[in-house]
Amino acid sequence: MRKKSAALVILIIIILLLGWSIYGYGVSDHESGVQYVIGVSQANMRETWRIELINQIVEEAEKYENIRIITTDATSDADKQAQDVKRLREFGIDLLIISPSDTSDMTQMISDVYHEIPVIVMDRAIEGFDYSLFIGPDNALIGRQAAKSIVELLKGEKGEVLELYGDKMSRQSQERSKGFETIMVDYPEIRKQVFHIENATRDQAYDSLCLMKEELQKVDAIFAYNDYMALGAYEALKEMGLENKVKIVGSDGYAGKNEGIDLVKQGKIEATISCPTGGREAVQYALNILNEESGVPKQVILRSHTIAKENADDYLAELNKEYKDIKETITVGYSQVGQESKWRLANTQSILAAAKEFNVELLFDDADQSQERQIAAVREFIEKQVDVIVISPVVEKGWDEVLREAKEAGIPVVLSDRKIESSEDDLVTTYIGADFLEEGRRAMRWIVKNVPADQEQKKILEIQGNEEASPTEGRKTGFRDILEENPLYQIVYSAYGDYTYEGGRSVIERYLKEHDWDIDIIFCHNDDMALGAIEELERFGIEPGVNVKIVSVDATMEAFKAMAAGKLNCSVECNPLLGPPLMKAIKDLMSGKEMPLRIITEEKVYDQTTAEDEIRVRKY
Ligand code: GZL
Repeated sequence: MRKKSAALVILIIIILLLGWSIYGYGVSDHESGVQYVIGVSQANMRETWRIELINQIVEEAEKYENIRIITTDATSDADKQAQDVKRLREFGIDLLIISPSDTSDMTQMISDVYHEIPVIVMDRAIEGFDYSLFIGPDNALIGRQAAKSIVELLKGEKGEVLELYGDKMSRQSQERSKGFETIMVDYPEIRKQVFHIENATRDQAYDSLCLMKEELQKVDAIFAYNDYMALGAYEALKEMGLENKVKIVGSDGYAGKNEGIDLVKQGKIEATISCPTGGREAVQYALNILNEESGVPKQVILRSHTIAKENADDYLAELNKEYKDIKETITVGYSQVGQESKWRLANTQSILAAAKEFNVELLFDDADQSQERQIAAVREFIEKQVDVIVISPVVEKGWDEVLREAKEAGIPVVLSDRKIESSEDDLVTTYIGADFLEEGRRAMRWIVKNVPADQEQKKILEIQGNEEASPTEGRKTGFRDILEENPLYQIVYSAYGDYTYEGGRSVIERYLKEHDWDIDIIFCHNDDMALGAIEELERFGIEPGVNVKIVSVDATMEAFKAMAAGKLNCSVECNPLLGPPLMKAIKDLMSGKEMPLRIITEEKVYDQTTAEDEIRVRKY
């Protein structure tokens, strides 16, 4: 009897304590001047990069008195992570930062939370875009950097490489392996074998390699997906007297005893590829979001560096340096594509306005869609020794030479709106713009959903932007990604319209000269070409939006008017208002902050169902 009453008393105490902690937290903190409560759901606190992420978030949050952080540890259990998030919601958090578990798809759970409070997803990309902001590394780049490091260690000659692959379920491992392969494929003399280390830990790596003495006699280099496996591999090799024969490259590159940078300095591994956690950036962007500031992007892809003995100290110094005061006036040379579209005009307007707002002296050159003109402008900016050069490159290729000149002049180059193709990863500081692949996919997904094929083939006419431009290549590829999954739709004609109204009109004119009209759907890479096409269709008595469905990209005001008039069916947004995020990035760059690799803007899909309402609120 006494035991039962003691148990009852303990149970009552636990319930009271739990109740107080939830109630107490909920009331007292909001009363104690804490303006925002940020919940942080971590998948586990076993992997050090996840511990590092939490440490960075907590350390950064301590700088702001008006926020409070609550962290949870799902101990690698996806169901527990869902429970943790549920409890954080019950506590009344204002924003969720989540580093999803690898073992299951958290997309739906995150999407449900996102429809109620802002959500920042860290590191593990989820399907779709139902979140406020994604921050993470480019794992394919990390794989490429590791491969380049190993090729250099083997002097590009033949050799045996062992790839210590992390848990194969995680996208991080798969993306790193793909990146590693894209470089290794060019070195057939360097043979690669993959070895899975399930829990990706130091001990597992040590134990596994100790059982591979025979195979390791032939191995010349090891790429370990994290520095803990790299250390485990080193210790196993040392046991076998092979530590000087086999070169090891790890990844993560944290500071601290026996972390990646320390292992490089001790000479235990040859190099490590940094994998920034983004913890600091998460807190800074969380505050931007909670304060409803403009310019918050959709994705921030963090830069990774190859850290070897010769640059380890400089890298550490860089990590710990104080941000410098920004000079009074920053001078920026901006090379703009031209004035080919309404999107471009809105983009230029945004850049000019933001330069004023951020007190940036802007040397602005309009290249009228000529790469030659752009390269000449960049050389002029170099001569004038501007602080930063920004290019919206009219085409992807042919930039390496002039970018090397900017690098030699010590002038950072930022890409705005469009991307370039370059064999060198370090000619450009950062890219700010859209995800063109996703824009193309969204256009075709809308067609599949809203223009049903119903057993008969649907014919598509595509009007592309200007040749070899990154939006043209991206939209074309992304559209075909989804098209391939839907065989009842087929592109029967595709031509370039150069993103201009006249370009779109003339494609339709040409098609009608060569064919009887038999098109069900027109996909235009931008609104201007769609509007030109609409004019020509009407000239021939073909009712745009009715006899033929039309889908375009940009979502400019003209597109909304055409949708409201029933002449255009859908426009996938491509945000031209890059001025604020661009100037913020330039200010960060000039203060010495590490720049992300890519900053991707937020974009939606619009159609006739919301066109009337949207017209009233559109900014361009
Ligand atoms: C996209 C941009 C494209 C627009 C067109 O970022 O480069 O160029 O979609 C513009 O309207 O001409």
